[in-house]
Amino acid sequence: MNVAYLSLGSNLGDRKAQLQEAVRLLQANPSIFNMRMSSIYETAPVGYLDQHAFLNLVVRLETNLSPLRLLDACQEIEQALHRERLVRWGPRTVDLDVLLYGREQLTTERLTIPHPRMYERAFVLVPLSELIPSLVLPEGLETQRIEFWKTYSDITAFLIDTN
Ligand code: GSY
Repeated sequence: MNVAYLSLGSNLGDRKAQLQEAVRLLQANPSIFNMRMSSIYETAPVGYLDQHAFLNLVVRLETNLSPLRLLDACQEIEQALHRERLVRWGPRTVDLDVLLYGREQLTTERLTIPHPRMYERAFVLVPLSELIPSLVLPEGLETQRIEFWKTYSDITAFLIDTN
């Protein structure tokens, strides 16, 4: 079994409901087990700045899917949630990125692991550090606006207890 981390974000429509549905669909995948999630954070947009704030979280999961099949599963969820991306780096109903997959280092046309931009993004690293407490955050992240949106206790309802 492999441990993988995904980053989820939404900044269009009912952001929380979309994240909740994405988490539900991940959990419904018969090849994904023992999922845990970070708190949700409200984060200022990075990249294309003229768009609404995001809600972001990170999940840790165990899976027997290969990295590319895990990417397929993420993209199917994006499609199911009618992801529209009219502008590159622009608003989206839901976005799922594979951050880490065990200790794997992979570069293909579709997928690079570790995610090539994760180390410069507070909206990835801060939630990730909840799930990997030994993670040392680089300096300078405090300049990116990121704050708790809801406490963990409010969102545990996201996770159906499958264990
Ligand atoms: O790569 C993920 C999509 N995305 C985000 C995001 O999820 N959160 C924030 N705060 N900014 C972002 N810019 C992009 S692109």
